[in-house]
Amino acid sequence: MPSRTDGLDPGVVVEVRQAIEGGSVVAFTGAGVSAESGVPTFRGPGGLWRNHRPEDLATPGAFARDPELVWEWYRWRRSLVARCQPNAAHLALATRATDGSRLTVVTQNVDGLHTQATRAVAGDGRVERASPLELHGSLFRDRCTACTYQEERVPSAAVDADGAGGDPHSGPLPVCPSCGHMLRPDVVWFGEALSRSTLDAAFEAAATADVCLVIGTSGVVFPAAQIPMITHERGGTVIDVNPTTTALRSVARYHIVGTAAEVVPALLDAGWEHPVA
Ligand code: BJW
Ligand code: ZN
Repeated sequence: MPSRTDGLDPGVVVEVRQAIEGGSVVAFTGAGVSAESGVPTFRGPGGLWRNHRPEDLATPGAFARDPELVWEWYRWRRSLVARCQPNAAHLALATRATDGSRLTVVTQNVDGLHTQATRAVAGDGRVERASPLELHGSLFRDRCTACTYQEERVPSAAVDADGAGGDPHSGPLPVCPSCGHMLRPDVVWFGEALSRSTLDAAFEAAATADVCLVIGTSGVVFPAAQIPMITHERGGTVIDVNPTTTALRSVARYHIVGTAAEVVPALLDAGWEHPVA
């Protein structure tokens, strides 16, 4: 069982800050890191899967059966996420990912908020080098179902392209300007392979990390959930930041009970002099 800390334990802060200063950190995030930005999580109370069955919306079979329904759901999510801003956790991670610390952000999220935070703290020029690894794709990128065409838009432009004022019920389904086949959201559905190069980079970051900081994920979706397991197997420390217990409790040395926007900035940004509980 992990050692449970309500709020920040000074020992955990010391361990993370030593890793940041002398070693490396992989921050593995899930939907909970964006909850305080207003983005719904998938599982649990208020989660997206409370009202929708994943197999009706997030599988290739669902899209083949009913592309209108799937697009309606994604357009609704786009218009919702386009109104959200990175929170203090995204910004703290982006700060450490761009300030020379060896911190890599690996996210399961498709909301683009880690990238937005990186732009906000470092400007466009350094986004490339400190880009978060997005394991499950992007809500604001479409790709062709038949050829290699893909297009990514800033959130507001993607919502505009979806239909009048972002109304998810309006607007024809998008087609490929190159070959005329239907476009689909460039996200990873159940049963689909993740990008090999992105996954390899994430596994490499996990294997070489002194600390894996797991933030806001239930840890039940594979292969992503292997990331903290890899750090643990290689002798690194896994720290789980979550208001509730997760499937990763067997590999976590510490479970910090709290929300991402409260805990992560204090853990990463606070100086040694920062008061910890
Ligand atoms: C807070 C908070 C606050 C709340 N602060 N925290 C091994 C074993 C069993 C099954 C499998 C396996 N390997 C593969 C599988 C099958 C499957 C799978 O994992 N199934 C399990 C669910 C049973 N995996 C796949 O199908 C994957 N593909 C694959 O394996 O392909 C094989 C293949 C190889 C070669 C060729 C072909 C195929 C693909 C998985 C894709 C997952 N896609 C989704 C949708 C993405 C697009 C979209 O967004 O629409 O990804 S599903 C959904 O779950 C989404 C998320 O990224 C992912 C993880 O969810 P997450 O982030 O953990 O969210 P929640 O809601 O679960 O948790 C939120 C947490 O936050 C909670 O703990 C809260 O307490 C916490 N929280 N507020 C901090 N303020
Ligand atoms: Zn095409």
